[in-house]
Amino acid sequence: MMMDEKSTYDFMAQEELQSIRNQFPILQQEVNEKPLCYLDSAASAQKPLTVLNCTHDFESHDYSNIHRGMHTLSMRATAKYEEVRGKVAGFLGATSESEIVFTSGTTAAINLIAQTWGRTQVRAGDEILVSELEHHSNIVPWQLLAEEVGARVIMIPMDDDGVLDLEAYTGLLGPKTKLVAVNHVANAIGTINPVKEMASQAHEHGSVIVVDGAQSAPHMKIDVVDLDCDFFAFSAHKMYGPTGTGALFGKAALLKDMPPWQGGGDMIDEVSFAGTTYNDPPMRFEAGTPNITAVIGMGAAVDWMQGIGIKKIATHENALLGYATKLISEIPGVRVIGTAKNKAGVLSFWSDDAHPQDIGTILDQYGVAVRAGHHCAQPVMKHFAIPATARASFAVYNTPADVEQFIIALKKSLELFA
Ligand code: C6P
Repeated sequence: MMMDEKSTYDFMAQEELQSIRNQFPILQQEVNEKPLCYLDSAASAQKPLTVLNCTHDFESHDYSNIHRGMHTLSMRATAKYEEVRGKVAGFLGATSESEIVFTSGTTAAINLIAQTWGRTQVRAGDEILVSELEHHSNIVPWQLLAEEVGARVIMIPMDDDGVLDLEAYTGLLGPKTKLVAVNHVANAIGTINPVKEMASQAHEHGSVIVVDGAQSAPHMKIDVVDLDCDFFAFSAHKMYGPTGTGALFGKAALLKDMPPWQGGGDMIDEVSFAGTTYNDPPMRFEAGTPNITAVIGMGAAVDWMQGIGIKKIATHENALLGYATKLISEIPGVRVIGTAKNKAGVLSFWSDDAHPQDIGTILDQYGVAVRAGHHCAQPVMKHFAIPATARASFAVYNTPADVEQFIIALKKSLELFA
């Protein structure tokens, strides 16, 4: 039965998929005497050999601190590091690499916006609209800012499918709206948000829009010019790259007037005890020695994704999601949480028979790695009146056989609890 179902989904050709999987040493193992079925890529994706080798080679041959040495290694390291800025700009469709600030990831990028743009532009009485679908890292920085300056954080509600209520959004926008914060894809339940439409409306009201792209950059073509977002943040570790790095895109016109956040090396123009002047963006926002090797690895990850083709990645992942959704919906007592028409990468579910954490523990016995918890999105859980979900998330290296292993293991797990 599963075989028949499978043929209706647009999976990548088996040979190509196998050649992709072969590039991931970590996937070639058994866990609890079962083939590892890794369905936790929304938390962190695994890395292909090209990324692993790239960071190893860089540290073996070219490593040095950047931007501040006249010796060969420093110049080589600097050139490679700065080359990644261009790659990331291309990946996001930005017009200039000076619009790309390297950060330690999405969380750091959003906090940077709140602490620089936010602290200078948001005033007492202003309003910050934040969607109900957000990860805590796109809620709490705005609450901290609001507390500091006397602004208000207002929630953009969603419906019971996990779709943002755009009518409510339109109604909330007004002269006091200074900023809209929304994710492109919701990590807890996978909804794809209409950020282009939301950006256009935000701009009509003179508001800026911050897009958290942590869960979209790994799964779909990003074009920040077409989206017309003011800021866009992502983390490399969710897109086959290293942890500890990521980037913030900011429109040049906004970055130009933003004060620094952290002070230190590289972000200055001239320092004296009489007063200090600051470097231009993006360097103004990159104080101190960055995670140089991780940035180099991020460049390799971008190359790797583009080598496969983002469209091809998206098509295959959508097939995995569609197939898994179909099979899980046939299991009695299991409820898919997040039933938006447009979803990417993530399948969250709830069973009345077992707590998600117990499901996660039993699935691990079958070699299946899923995440269980609130996924740092407690308002989403609150909306659905549940404490947590179990969540399977997909990447380009997952196969229809992974989906089947997961579904069979889930059925067996639930039998244990029934
Ligand atoms: N979500 C997940 O399992 P950092 O930690 O800075 O790389 O990313 C934070 C973050 C921000 N926004 C979204 C939409 C995210 O999904 C995440 C990370 C992980 O869903 C860990 S909770």
